Amino acid sequence: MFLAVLYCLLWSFQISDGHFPRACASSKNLLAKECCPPWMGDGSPCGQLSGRGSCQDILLSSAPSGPQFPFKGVDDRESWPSVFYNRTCQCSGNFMGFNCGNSKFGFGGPNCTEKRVLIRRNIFDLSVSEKNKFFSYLTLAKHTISSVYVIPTGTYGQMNNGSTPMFNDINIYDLFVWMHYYVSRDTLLGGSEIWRDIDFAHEAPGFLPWHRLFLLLWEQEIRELTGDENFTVPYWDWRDAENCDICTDEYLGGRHPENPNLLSPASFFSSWQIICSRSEEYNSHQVLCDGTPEGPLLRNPGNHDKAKTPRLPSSADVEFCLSLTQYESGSMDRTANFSFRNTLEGFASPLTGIADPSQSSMHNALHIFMNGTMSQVQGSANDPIFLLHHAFVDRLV
Ligand SMILES: *[C@@H]1O[C@H](CO)[C@@H](O)[C@H](O)[C@H]1NC(C)=O
Ligand SMILES: *[C@@H]1O[C@H](CO)[C@@H](O)[C@H](O)[C@H]1NC(C)=O
Ligand SMILES: *[C@@H]1O[C@H](CO)[C@@H](O)[C@H](O)[C@H]1NC(C)=O
Ligand SMILES: *[C@@H]1O[C@H](CO)[C@@H](O)[C@H](O)[C@H]1NC(C)=O
Ligand SMILES: *[C@@H]1O[C@H](CO)[C@@H](O)[C@H](O)[C@H]1NC(C)=O
Ligand SMILES: *[C@@H]1O[C@H](CO)[C@@H](O)[C@H](O)[C@H]1NC(C)=O
Ligand SMILES: [Cu+2]
Repeated sequence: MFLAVLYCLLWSFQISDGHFPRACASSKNLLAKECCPPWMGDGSPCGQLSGRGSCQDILLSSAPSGPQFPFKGVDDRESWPSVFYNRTCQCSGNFMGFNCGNSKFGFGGPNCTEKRVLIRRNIFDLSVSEKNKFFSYLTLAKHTISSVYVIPTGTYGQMNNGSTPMFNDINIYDLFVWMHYYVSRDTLLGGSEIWRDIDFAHEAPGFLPWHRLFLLLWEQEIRELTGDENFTVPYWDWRDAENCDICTDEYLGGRHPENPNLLSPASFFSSWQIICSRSEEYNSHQVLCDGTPEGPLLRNPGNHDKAKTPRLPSSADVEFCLSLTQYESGSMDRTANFSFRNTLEGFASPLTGIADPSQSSMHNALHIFMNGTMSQVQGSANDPIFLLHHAFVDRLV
């Protein structure tokens, strides 16, 4: 029902997720503020010779302003990507991507003209081999350095406005963990030494479209990595769950027999290392998360604060959210009443639609319930449950 609204929101976004094409990470590109890499199919910038696109000055809709971000010129993420680049590829037809080398979502084939309808499935409806294939893709992504993207390890200012680039390699799984960190990371307001929780993907209308785009880009990377052109991320239907029924060793990992905060050694993800989980540390050193491993995944489902989140969302809660007719309302933040977005995100009660700062419901309830890596916004995407959770949230929109 809200698809039309979401597509409008998506169109008005530059892809403000903060990952950089390796081909645009040189001081030459940064000083010229140009990111128009060649498409390998014909070697021309933006695939121009094949009519895929061309290098253009970026056109930004008027900069957002409002009580949530009453600043200008303090954060690299404002008017993304204009702090770093003011010329990028503009793609025509069904072409998409930083060099117009991809097709728009829902299209494929050599000329991006073939329609592709792919369906996301309930993880419990996958066969054992389909489910294990999914986990093997996750493992492959975790062990494969992206050849295409790098992450910045400093701000534009710390790179001396582009003359001293600071970028790191990163594996394909962690690239997305980092993107989620970057969009939600804190900001230091110039000169004041005060860190502000400035989040461009949560507590605002962009919550649902940002996470939809995140999942679509993630699926696209996995398809490219594995050659499995039909890959989609499965979802976890948590309605009426009494506990984490995917937290078993056959699925997303059981509990460690000796340490309730860790995953069972027999689970698929027990050896995974997390990144971007220490925001206080980055803030105190005025650095960005640079992708360095920071320890194992933490998860202790059900050990959370029951006063804040007494139960997981029910079918009735979901029906209530879907009965709200306004996508967004009023202040458009965590205090918005009768907002579909704010209620589904979990800052408003799924019984009344009234904002309630003492409760974490719906989408937020799942994060709090996991009582570990999932529970801090900036590092939450480290836990693969994040993908299955957001795939289900996306299904409700
Ligand atoms: C883009 O940035 C470059 C380098 O700072 C500058 O010379 C150029 O005028 C800018 N172009 C536009 C359209 O803002
Ligand atoms: C793709 O487009 C090219 C150039 O227009 C054309 O020669 C080719 O036949 C097309 N291929 C397919 C599979 O449609
Ligand atoms: C970077 O650009 C800003 C704004 O244009 C300017 O104030 C600052 O001095 C520049 N810093 C360096 C190191 O060039
Ligand atoms: C993807 O699905 C299509 C349609 O069902 C099928 O023809 C194709 O072989 C599949 N591709 C792969 C790599 O499985
Ligand atoms: C886990 O829950 C307890 C309350 O039961 C809370 O104090 C703690 O901060 C939570 N840990 C995480 C990582 O969310
Ligand atoms: C939401 O509703 C509550 C209860 O009626 C009210 O106190 C609060 O001011 C409302 N919030 C907004 C942003 O209108
Ligand atoms: Cu998020």
